[in-house]
Amino acid sequence: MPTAHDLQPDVREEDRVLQFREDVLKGLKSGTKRLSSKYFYDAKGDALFQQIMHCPEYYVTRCELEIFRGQAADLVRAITMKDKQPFDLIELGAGDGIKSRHLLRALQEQPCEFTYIPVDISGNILSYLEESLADLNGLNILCLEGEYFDMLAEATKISANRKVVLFLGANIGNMPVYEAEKFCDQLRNALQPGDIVLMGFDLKKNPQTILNAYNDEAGITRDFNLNLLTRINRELDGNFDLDTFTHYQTYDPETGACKSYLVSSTEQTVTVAGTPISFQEGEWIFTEVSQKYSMKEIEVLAANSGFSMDTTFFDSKRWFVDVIWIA
Ligand code: AVI
Repeated sequence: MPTAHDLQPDVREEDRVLQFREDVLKGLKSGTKRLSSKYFYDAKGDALFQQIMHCPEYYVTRCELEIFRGQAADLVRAITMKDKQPFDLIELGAGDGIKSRHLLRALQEQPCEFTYIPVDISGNILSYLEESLADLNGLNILCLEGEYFDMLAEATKISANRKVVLFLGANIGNMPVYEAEKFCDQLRNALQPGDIVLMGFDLKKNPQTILNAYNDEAGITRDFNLNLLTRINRELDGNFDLDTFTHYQTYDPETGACKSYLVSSTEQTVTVAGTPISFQEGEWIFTEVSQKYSMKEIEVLAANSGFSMDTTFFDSKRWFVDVIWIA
């Protein structure tokens, strides 16, 4: 079994910082300022997200965990199918793997051979994940650090096994709808007929419940959002004054878009990587969308990208759904 390091593409830290710099400057110089939420996840951001998942208001993780705890046997039945051939279980945006652990345990009890391939942009979280799964004796695990489709291509090069792709935790929601559509098309094209996708969606519900989940009283989500500026200060020699930016959250029940912003409380000029960026008082930076879906919208998304909708798994409140799509 090759190790993760043997298979890691030669992504140099320097290239990563250059890409970060390019994305940040482009986003801050555009007419409506924006920063990509994928940059939330440095070591501090990972730790804050762990805390968010334990916030009383943030129901998302608990709902999906309930599905994985309570319906692991049914999930296993749906993804192993009848042929019992070896398969690769590829988890995109694996995070800390708390949910997948239930699935992995249940899979280990079956007479089926599989390799678990967690993919994440954060090497930090992958190391943590690998350590935390060390007690699952005999688990074949191969961590891949990088962008989703690059790593999916890498996994396809490594083995011709049937693929089961996990995209959990409502990660799909962090893409605007048009991007989610493109992502699902690309995913379908990267897979072979009969491959499986297990995807988690946060469902539309009482708008206040959703808004509260991203506006927790303890202010963890605020810190998570502001940490993006700290990261820019550290890695791109920025001079954002965090006391002059506030966390602002919106939810539009009609479109299902829950959006995070950072708002400048004063007129100011900030320097990032030697480039001055001016802000009006009240000007905002758009930092994240957490899109919520209806079942109808999920069905349309599957059909338009060439997947057929198979099984659905709901939590007891029907706030969250994990769907199985077949390529
Ligand atoms: C990772 N992702 C699905 C989370 C979400 O709910 O959009 C990230 C998050 N942002 C603020 N709170 C949680």
